[in-house]
Amino acid sequence: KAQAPDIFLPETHDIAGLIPTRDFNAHKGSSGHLLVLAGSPGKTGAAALCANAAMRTGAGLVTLGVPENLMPVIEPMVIEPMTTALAQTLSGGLDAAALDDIIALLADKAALAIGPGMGTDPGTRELIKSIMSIASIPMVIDADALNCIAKNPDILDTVKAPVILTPHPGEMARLTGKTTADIQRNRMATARNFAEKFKVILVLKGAQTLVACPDGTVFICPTGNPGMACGGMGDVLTGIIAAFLAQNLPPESAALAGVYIHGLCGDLLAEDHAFGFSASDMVAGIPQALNTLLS
Ligand code: NPW
Ligand code: AMP
Ligand code: MG
Repeated sequence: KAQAPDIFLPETHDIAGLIPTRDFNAHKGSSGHLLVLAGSPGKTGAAALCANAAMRTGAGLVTLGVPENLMPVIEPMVIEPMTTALAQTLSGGLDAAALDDIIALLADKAALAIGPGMGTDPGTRELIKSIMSIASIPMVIDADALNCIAKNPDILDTVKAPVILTPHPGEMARLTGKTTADIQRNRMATARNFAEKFKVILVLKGAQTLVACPDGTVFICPTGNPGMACGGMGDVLTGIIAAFLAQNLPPESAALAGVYIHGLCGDLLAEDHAFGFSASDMVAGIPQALNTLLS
Protein backbone atom coordinates (compact mmCIF):
# COMPACT_ATOMS: atom_id res chain seq x y z
CA LYS A 1 0.00 0.00 0.00
CA ALA A 2 1.56 3.34 -1.04
CA GLN A 3 1.78 5.97 1.75
CA ALA A 4 3.53 8.43 -0.55
CA PRO A 5 5.02 7.86 -4.04
CA ASP A 6 8.13 6.25 -2.58
CA ILE A 7 6.93 4.99 0.84
CA PHE A 8 5.15 1.64 1.10
CA LEU A 9 3.40 -0.27 3.86
CA PRO A 10 3.64 -3.91 2.72
CA GLU A 11 0.69 -6.22 3.36
CA THR A 12 0.61 -9.98 3.90
CA HIS A 13 -0.09 -10.84 0.26
CA ASP A 14 2.80 -8.63 -0.93
CA ILE A 15 5.22 -10.60 1.23
CA ALA A 16 3.70 -14.02 0.55
CA GLY A 17 4.45 -13.47 -3.13
CA LEU A 18 8.16 -13.07 -2.35
CA ILE A 19 8.68 -16.34 -0.46
CA PRO A 20 10.67 -18.92 -2.45
CA THR A 21 8.81 -21.97 -3.66
CA ARG A 22 10.45 -25.42 -3.80
CA ASP A 23 10.71 -27.68 -6.80
CA PHE A 24 9.47 -31.22 -6.29
CA ASN A 25 13.05 -32.32 -7.01
CA ALA A 26 14.70 -29.78 -4.67
CA HIS A 27 17.68 -30.96 -2.65
CA LYS A 28 19.97 -29.33 -0.12
CA GLY A 29 22.39 -28.37 -2.85
CA SER A 30 19.71 -26.50 -4.76
CA SER A 31 18.36 -24.55 -1.77
CA GLY A 32 21.44 -22.40 -1.26
CA HIS A 33 24.59 -22.70 0.86
CA LEU A 34 25.08 -19.81 3.31
CA LEU A 35 28.36 -18.84 5.01
CA VAL A 36 27.97 -17.22 8.44
CA LEU A 37 30.98 -15.52 10.04
CA ALA A 38 30.10 -14.73 13.63
CA GLY A 39 30.95 -15.15 17.31
CA SER A 40 33.71 -14.36 19.77
CA PRO A 41 34.26 -15.35 23.41
CA GLY A 42 31.12 -14.46 25.40
CA LYS A 43 29.05 -14.03 22.25
CA THR A 44 28.72 -17.52 20.85
CA GLY A 45 24.94 -17.27 21.25
CA ALA A 46 24.75 -14.66 18.49
CA ALA A 47 26.56 -16.99 16.08
CA ALA A 48 24.35 -19.96 16.92
CA LEU A 49 21.11 -17.96 16.71
CA CYS A 50 22.04 -16.60 13.30
CA ALA A 51 23.07 -19.97 11.83
CA ASN A 52 20.09 -21.83 13.31
CA ALA A 53 17.64 -19.15 12.11
CA ALA A 54 19.02 -19.53 8.59
CA MET A 55 18.35 -23.28 8.62
CA ARG A 56 14.80 -22.68 9.87
CA THR A 57 14.26 -20.23 7.00
CA GLY A 58 15.05 -22.90 4.46
CA ALA A 59 18.72 -22.48 3.60
CA GLY A 60 19.87 -25.79 2.11
CA LEU A 61 23.21 -25.76 3.91
CA VAL A 62 24.78 -23.41 6.43
CA THR A 63 28.47 -23.26 7.28
CA LEU A 64 29.36 -21.28 10.39
CA GLY A 65 32.93 -20.02 10.66
CA VAL A 66 34.10 -19.20 14.21
CA PRO A 67 37.43 -18.51 15.98
CA GLU A 68 39.13 -21.87 16.47
CA ASN A 69 38.99 -21.95 20.29
CA LEU A 70 35.20 -21.62 20.17
CA MET A 71 34.68 -24.89 18.30
CA PRO A 72 34.02 -27.04 21.40
CA VAL A 73 31.53 -24.44 22.61
CA ILE A 74 29.69 -23.81 19.36
CA GLU A 75 29.35 -27.35 18.08
CA PRO A 76 26.73 -28.48 20.61
CA MET A 77 24.78 -25.27 19.93
CA VAL A 78 24.32 -25.86 16.21
CA ILE A 79 23.24 -29.29 15.07
CA GLU A 80 22.27 -28.77 11.43
CA PRO A 81 24.77 -26.05 10.45
CA MET A 82 28.32 -27.20 9.72
CA THR A 83 31.15 -25.48 11.56
CA THR A 84 34.66 -24.51 10.57
CA ALA A 85 37.55 -23.31 12.74
CA LEU A 86 39.30 -20.09 11.71
CA ALA A 87 42.39 -18.18 12.89
CA GLN A 88 41.80 -16.01 15.92
CA THR A 89 43.22 -12.89 17.55
CA LEU A 90 44.91 -12.94 20.97
CA SER A 91 41.62 -12.04 22.63
CA GLY A 92 39.76 -14.74 20.71
CA GLY A 93 37.94 -12.92 17.87
CA LEU A 94 38.33 -13.81 14.18
CA ASP A 95 41.68 -12.58 12.88
CA ALA A 96 42.89 -11.14 9.58
CA ALA A 97 45.02 -14.30 9.22
CA ALA A 98 41.77 -16.18 8.49
CA LEU A 99 41.32 -14.33 5.19
CA ASP A 100 42.72 -16.99 2.84
CA ASP A 101 40.60 -19.72 4.43
CA ILE A 102 37.53 -17.48 4.17
CA ILE A 103 38.19 -16.73 0.51
CA ALA A 104 38.24 -20.49 -0.09
CA LEU A 105 35.00 -20.89 1.86
CA LEU A 106 33.30 -18.15 -0.15
CA ALA A 107 33.98 -19.89 -3.45
CA ASP A 108 30.93 -22.19 -3.42
CA LYS A 109 28.57 -20.15 -1.24
CA ALA A 110 25.39 -18.40 -2.39
CA ALA A 111 25.38 -15.71 0.33
CA LEU A 112 27.29 -14.40 3.36
CA ALA A 113 26.12 -13.19 6.79
CA ILE A 114 28.80 -11.38 8.75
CA GLY A 115 28.96 -9.68 12.13
CA PRO A 116 26.78 -11.13 14.92
CA GLY A 117 28.84 -11.33 18.11
CA MET A 118 32.16 -10.94 16.26
CA GLY A 119 33.70 -8.27 18.50
CA THR A 120 35.76 -5.36 17.25
CA ASP A 121 39.41 -6.40 17.79
CA PRO A 122 41.82 -4.63 15.40
CA GLY A 123 42.44 -7.98 13.63
CA THR A 124 38.69 -8.52 13.27
CA ARG A 125 38.22 -5.01 11.83
CA GLU A 126 40.92 -5.62 9.25
CA LEU A 127 39.41 -8.98 8.31
CA ILE A 128 35.90 -7.59 7.90
CA LYS A 129 37.06 -4.78 5.63
CA SER A 130 39.05 -7.22 3.45
CA ILE A 131 36.13 -9.62 3.13
CA MET A 132 33.76 -6.84 2.18
CA SER A 133 35.92 -5.65 -0.66
CA ILE A 134 36.72 -9.16 -1.93
CA ALA A 135 33.39 -11.03 -1.64
CA SER A 136 31.28 -11.22 -4.79
CA ILE A 137 28.18 -12.88 -3.31
CA PRO A 138 25.22 -11.04 -1.74
CA MET A 139 25.78 -10.31 1.94
CA VAL A 140 24.09 -9.22 5.15
CA ILE A 141 26.27 -6.96 7.28
CA ASP A 142 25.18 -6.76 10.91
CA ALA A 143 26.24 -5.94 14.45
CA ASP A 144 30.03 -5.85 14.93
CA ALA A 145 30.65 -5.87 11.16
CA LEU A 146 28.75 -2.56 11.15
CA ASN A 147 30.72 -1.33 14.16
CA CYS A 148 33.98 -2.29 12.43
CA ILE A 149 33.19 -0.07 9.42
CA ALA A 150 31.47 2.69 11.40
CA LYS A 151 34.41 5.09 11.28
CA ASN A 152 34.96 4.39 7.61
CA PRO A 153 31.63 3.62 5.89
CA ASP A 154 33.15 4.73 2.56
CA ILE A 155 34.48 1.18 2.37
CA LEU A 156 30.96 0.34 1.15
CA ASP A 157 31.86 2.05 -2.13
CA THR A 158 34.41 -0.72 -2.77
CA VAL A 159 31.92 -3.59 -2.33
CA LYS A 160 31.19 -5.43 -5.58
CA ALA A 161 28.21 -7.47 -4.39
CA PRO A 162 24.68 -6.53 -3.27
CA VAL A 163 24.74 -5.49 0.38
CA ILE A 164 22.04 -5.42 3.08
CA LEU A 165 22.97 -3.57 6.27
CA THR A 166 20.86 -4.25 9.39
CA PRO A 167 21.70 -1.62 12.04
CA HIS A 168 19.66 -0.95 15.17
CA PRO A 169 19.47 2.75 16.03
CA GLY A 170 22.66 2.58 18.15
CA GLU A 171 24.63 1.02 15.28
CA MET A 172 23.11 3.52 12.84
CA ALA A 173 24.32 6.31 15.12
CA ARG A 174 27.86 4.91 14.97
CA LEU A 175 27.67 4.57 11.17
CA THR A 176 26.58 8.17 10.70
CA GLY A 177 28.44 9.90 13.56
CA LYS A 178 25.13 10.99 15.11
CA THR A 179 23.43 10.15 18.41
CA THR A 180 20.82 7.43 18.84
CA ALA A 181 18.28 10.17 19.64
CA ASP A 182 19.13 11.96 16.35
CA ILE A 183 18.50 8.73 14.44
CA GLN A 184 15.20 8.06 16.17
CA ARG A 185 13.98 11.61 15.52
CA ASN A 186 14.68 11.26 11.83
CA ARG A 187 14.43 7.56 10.97
CA MET A 188 12.98 7.84 7.48
CA ALA A 189 15.43 10.41 6.10
CA THR A 190 18.42 8.78 7.79
CA ALA A 191 17.69 5.36 6.32
CA ARG A 192 16.86 6.67 2.86
CA ASN A 193 19.86 8.99 2.60
CA PHE A 194 22.27 6.23 3.61
CA ALA A 195 20.78 3.72 1.17
CA GLU A 196 20.89 6.22 -1.68
CA LYS A 197 24.40 7.46 -0.90
CA PHE A 198 26.04 4.03 -0.61
CA LYS A 199 23.74 2.13 -3.00
CA VAL A 200 22.87 -0.46 -0.35
CA ILE A 201 19.72 -1.80 1.25
CA LEU A 202 19.52 -0.30 4.71
CA VAL A 203 17.32 -2.00 7.31
CA LEU A 204 16.86 0.41 10.21
CA LYS A 205 15.58 -1.77 13.04
CA GLY A 206 13.30 -0.95 15.99
CA ALA A 207 9.52 -0.47 16.27
CA GLN A 208 8.34 -0.11 12.66
CA THR A 209 11.58 -1.27 11.03
CA LEU A 210 12.35 0.54 7.78
CA VAL A 211 13.75 -1.10 4.66
CA ALA A 212 15.36 1.61 2.52
CA CYS A 213 16.49 0.87 -1.05
CA PRO A 214 19.15 2.48 -3.24
CA ASP A 215 16.49 4.14 -5.42
CA GLY A 216 15.02 5.97 -2.41
CA THR A 217 12.03 3.66 -1.92
CA VAL A 218 11.29 2.93 1.75
CA PHE A 219 9.10 0.15 3.16
CA ILE A 220 7.63 0.46 6.67
CA CYS A 221 7.26 -2.96 8.30
CA PRO A 222 3.97 -3.39 10.14
CA THR A 223 4.94 -6.54 12.08
CA GLY A 224 6.91 -6.83 15.33
CA ASN A 225 6.25 -5.87 18.96
CA PRO A 226 7.98 -4.72 22.17
CA GLY A 227 8.31 -8.31 23.39
CA MET A 228 11.14 -8.48 20.86
CA ALA A 229 13.18 -5.90 22.78
CA CYS A 230 15.68 -8.43 24.14
CA GLY A 231 19.13 -9.83 23.33
CA GLY A 232 19.63 -12.01 20.29
CA MET A 233 16.60 -10.88 18.28
CA GLY A 234 18.71 -9.06 15.69
CA ASP A 235 21.02 -12.06 15.28
CA VAL A 236 17.95 -14.12 14.31
CA LEU A 237 16.88 -11.48 11.76
CA THR A 238 20.31 -11.63 10.11
CA GLY A 239 20.02 -15.39 9.69
CA ILE A 240 16.52 -15.09 8.19
CA ILE A 241 17.48 -12.45 5.62
CA ALA A 242 20.72 -14.25 4.71
CA ALA A 243 18.83 -17.53 4.19
CA PHE A 244 16.54 -15.79 1.70
CA LEU A 245 19.58 -14.38 -0.11
CA ALA A 246 21.05 -17.88 -0.24
CA GLN A 247 17.79 -19.11 -1.81
CA ASN A 248 18.28 -16.59 -4.58
CA LEU A 249 15.77 -13.93 -3.61
CA PRO A 250 16.69 -10.50 -4.95
CA PRO A 251 18.27 -8.48 -2.10
CA GLU A 252 15.33 -6.08 -1.74
CA SER A 253 12.87 -9.01 -1.48
CA ALA A 254 15.14 -10.88 0.96
CA ALA A 255 15.34 -7.85 3.26
CA LEU A 256 11.63 -7.07 3.11
CA ALA A 257 10.44 -10.67 3.51
CA GLY A 258 13.01 -11.25 6.27
CA VAL A 259 11.96 -8.24 8.32
CA TYR A 260 8.26 -9.01 7.87
CA ILE A 261 8.53 -12.69 8.84
CA HIS A 262 10.79 -11.91 11.80
CA GLY A 263 8.15 -9.48 13.10
CA LEU A 264 5.32 -11.92 12.37
CA CYS A 265 7.18 -14.64 14.26
CA GLY A 266 7.40 -12.29 17.27
CA ASP A 267 3.72 -11.39 16.94
CA LEU A 268 2.69 -15.06 16.97
CA LEU A 269 4.76 -15.65 20.13
CA ALA A 270 3.29 -12.52 21.74
CA GLU A 271 -0.22 -13.99 21.36
CA ASP A 272 0.69 -16.30 24.26
CA HIS A 273 3.04 -14.02 26.24
CA ALA A 274 3.42 -10.28 25.66
CA PHE A 275 7.10 -10.61 26.56
CA GLY A 276 9.48 -13.16 28.01
CA PHE A 277 9.82 -15.12 24.79
CA SER A 278 13.41 -15.53 23.66
CA ALA A 279 15.45 -15.30 20.49
CA SER A 280 15.70 -19.12 20.59
CA ASP A 281 11.89 -19.27 20.71
CA MET A 282 11.91 -17.10 17.59
CA VAL A 283 14.23 -19.52 15.79
CA ALA A 284 11.88 -22.40 16.59
CA GLY A 285 8.87 -20.33 15.49
CA ILE A 286 10.11 -19.34 12.03
CA PRO A 287 8.49 -22.27 10.14
CA GLN A 288 5.12 -21.48 11.74
CA ALA A 289 5.47 -17.81 10.79
CA LEU A 290 6.20 -18.85 7.20
CA ASN A 291 3.20 -21.16 7.25
CA THR A 292 0.91 -18.45 8.65
CA LEU A 293 2.06 -16.07 5.95
CA LEU A 294 1.44 -18.58 3.18
CA SER A 295 -1.91 -19.96 4.46
P1 NPW B 1 21.59 4.21 23.49
O1 NPW B 1 22.17 3.71 24.74
O2 NPW B 1 20.13 4.55 23.59
O3 NPW B 1 22.39 5.27 22.81
P2 NPW B 1 25.22 -2.22 21.12
P3 NPW B 1 24.29 -4.95 21.16
C1 NPW B 1 20.88 1.41 21.05
C2 NPW B 1 26.01 -9.34 20.15
N1 NPW B 1 24.98 -10.01 20.93
N2 NPW B 1 15.88 1.91 19.90
C3 NPW B 1 20.88 1.82 22.49
O4 NPW B 1 21.72 2.96 22.52
C4 NPW B 1 25.59 -8.60 18.91
O5 NPW B 1 25.45 -9.46 17.78
C5 NPW B 1 25.26 -11.23 21.39
C6 NPW B 1 16.75 2.82 20.39
C7 NPW B 1 21.53 0.61 23.18
O6 NPW B 1 22.10 0.95 24.41
C8 NPW B 1 26.75 -7.64 18.76
O7 NPW B 1 27.82 -8.29 18.12
C9 NPW B 1 24.37 -11.98 22.13
N3 NPW B 1 18.06 2.53 20.65
C10 NPW B 1 27.16 -7.34 20.21
O8 NPW B 1 26.58 -8.36 21.00
C11 NPW B 1 23.06 -11.44 22.55
C12 NPW B 1 18.48 1.30 20.43
O9 NPW B 1 22.01 0.55 20.91
C13 NPW B 1 22.61 0.25 22.18
C14 NPW B 1 17.62 0.30 19.92
C15 NPW B 1 26.71 -6.00 20.72
O10 NPW B 1 25.36 -5.74 20.30
C16 NPW B 1 23.08 -9.91 22.51
C17 NPW B 1 23.01 -1.23 22.27
O11 NPW B 1 23.73 -1.59 21.12
C18 NPW B 1 23.69 -9.37 21.23
O12 NPW B 1 22.82 -9.55 20.11
C19 NPW B 1 16.26 0.65 19.65
N4 NPW B 1 15.39 -0.25 19.14
N5 NPW B 1 18.33 -0.85 19.79
C20 NPW B 1 24.73 -13.39 22.47
N6 NPW B 1 23.88 -14.11 23.21
O13 NPW B 1 25.80 -13.87 22.06
C21 NPW B 1 19.56 -0.57 20.19
N7 NPW B 1 19.68 0.73 20.60
O14 NPW B 1 26.07 -1.45 22.09
O15 NPW B 1 25.65 -2.24 19.74
O16 NPW B 1 25.02 -3.67 21.75
O17 NPW B 1 23.21 -4.59 20.22
O18 NPW B 1 23.89 -5.79 22.34
P1 AMP C 1 19.14 -6.20 17.84
O1 AMP C 1 19.10 -4.95 18.69
O2 AMP C 1 20.19 -6.19 16.81
O3 AMP C 1 19.17 -7.45 18.70
O4 AMP C 1 17.79 -6.25 17.03
C1 AMP C 1 16.54 -6.26 17.72
C2 AMP C 1 15.45 -6.79 16.80
O5 AMP C 1 14.22 -6.82 17.52
C3 AMP C 1 15.22 -5.88 15.58
O6 AMP C 1 14.76 -6.65 14.49
C4 AMP C 1 14.12 -4.96 16.10
O7 AMP C 1 13.35 -4.38 15.06
C5 AMP C 1 13.29 -5.89 16.96
N1 AMP C 1 12.66 -5.09 18.02
C6 AMP C 1 13.24 -4.67 19.15
N2 AMP C 1 12.38 -3.89 19.85
C7 AMP C 1 11.23 -3.82 19.12
C8 AMP C 1 9.97 -3.16 19.30
N3 AMP C 1 9.73 -2.40 20.37
N4 AMP C 1 9.03 -3.31 18.33
C9 AMP C 1 9.27 -4.07 17.26
N5 AMP C 1 10.44 -4.72 17.03
C10 AMP C 1 11.42 -4.60 17.95
MG1 MG D 1 22.14 -6.90 16.87
